Amino acid sequence: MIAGLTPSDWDIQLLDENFEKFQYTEADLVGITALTSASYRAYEIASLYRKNNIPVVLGGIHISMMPDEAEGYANSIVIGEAESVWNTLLNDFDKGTLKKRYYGELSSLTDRIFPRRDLFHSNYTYANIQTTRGCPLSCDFCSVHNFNGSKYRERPVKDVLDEMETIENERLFIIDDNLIGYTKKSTDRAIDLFKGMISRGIKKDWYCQASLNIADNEEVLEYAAKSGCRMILIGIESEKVDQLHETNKKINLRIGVNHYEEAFQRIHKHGISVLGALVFGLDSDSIEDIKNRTRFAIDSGIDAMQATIVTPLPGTALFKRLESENRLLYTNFPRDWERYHFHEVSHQPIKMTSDELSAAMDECWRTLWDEKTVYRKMLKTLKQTKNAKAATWAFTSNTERHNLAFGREKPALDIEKMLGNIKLSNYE
Ligand code: B12
Ligand code: SF4
Repeated sequence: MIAGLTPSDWDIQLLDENFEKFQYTEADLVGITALTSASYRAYEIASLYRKNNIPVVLGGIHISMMPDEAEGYANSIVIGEAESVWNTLLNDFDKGTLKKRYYGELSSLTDRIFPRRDLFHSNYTYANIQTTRGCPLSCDFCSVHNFNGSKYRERPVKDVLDEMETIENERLFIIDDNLIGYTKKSTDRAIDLFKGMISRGIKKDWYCQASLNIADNEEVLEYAAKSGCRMILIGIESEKVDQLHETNKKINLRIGVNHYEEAFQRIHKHGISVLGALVFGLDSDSIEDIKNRTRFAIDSGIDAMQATIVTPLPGTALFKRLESENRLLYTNFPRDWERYHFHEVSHQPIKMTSDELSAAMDECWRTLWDEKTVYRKMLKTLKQTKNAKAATWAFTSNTERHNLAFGREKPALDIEKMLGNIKLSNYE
């Protein structure tokens, strides 16, 4: 996106350490982005360039939440969304008057800025696209509302469709935090987007993130499915009402935990699978609760399972609370941010020791992504969605997590072996 904002007389190189080993490259100006868990690495690279007198600009969510920390590692930092300030920053750089800080405003999203996908590494399995920003909710563990604001902002549907037409990848991840939004108007806009994809012949398989109430709207599900939706990531968090209060996950309370299954079934009926995100290690969690939630994930209509440990990230209410209660386990920042990646216990739980939580999570992950469970889930998804692509997307997600949970101990799950004699064409 930053490259997309940059005037065309700049020569830009993009290095993504998810795919490529870092290689020092001469440059006039270096820009770095990082999530919290990668911020220390970002500072390392920034320091390397600055030692050689190459100016560095840092931006992104972590930098915006921790500007005082980040400032020490950069010539300039961008706090917030970059659209309103990036060109001013480049002009200042040209004039030799780079400022220490730039404060980006929330973008109107009407500027038709498309990411420079030509710069991407070729190994991305799917292409990302963003159609909205902002979230009016304020879940305890999340900093999105703090960063992107609580107003739900929408890109014009036409711009999104035009951008989609430029994407070569057959698979898309629509990265909006909630693709359907929070009002009838925003849900209608999502339907318009799906109808636009259909009428323009944009044939992609895609997945998205949405709140659980997407299941309440048959029309949105119908057009999502028709336009290629295979899976929806939904923040389920917990199957217990008091824990939804604890995490301030109000939207799930509206549906009610007793109606989760009906919601999953309605989504399945349209040939779409559910990626259910669950959170573990809440203050009210006992070891027994962790076992119960693991069981819930397996027995429920969730197809692809995501299970992470409560992690206090900067800018969240959770972080403030745990810090004030002296319950952060690692505070040697910025180095210790590397531990804040959702798969390591970084806070002191209440009903158990941190080692007990860690052991319980190892057991949870190995139970969830045990080979037999993952195969059974695949068959269940196929039966419920009657859609081979939806089942394959969910299976692939579980497979990735199986391989993470078991590492080299067990060989990777084999989709060919799994599918065996099933005639997938019957399910499309
Ligand atoms: C897409 C996404 C993913 C994708 C990423 C795919 C990819 N390769 O890009 C996937 C699913 C893989 C993913 C994974 C994870 N994610 Co994620 N993800 C997102 C999501 C939904 C959108 C991010 C995005 O692309 N936005 C669009 C771009 C345009 O916005 P942006 O990055 O904010 O950039 C703007 C500004 O920040 C600024 N800016 C950003 N960088 C820079 C750099 C410079 C130099 C400048 C000037 C400006 C600038 O300008 C941009 C334009 O305005 C966000 C939620 C959100 N709403 O932001 C969570 C989010 C970023 N993810 C988050 C997390 C925690 C994770 C995981 C750790 C989760 C996990 N348990 O494993 C992993 C880590 C992955 C990794 N390798 O590091 C958190 C990060 C919080 C934090 N403080 O770090 C977020 C904010 C979600 C949340 N609810 O809190 N994620
Ligand atoms: S977790 Fe999702 S719904 Fe909750 S505040 Fe963050 S973006 Fe909004």
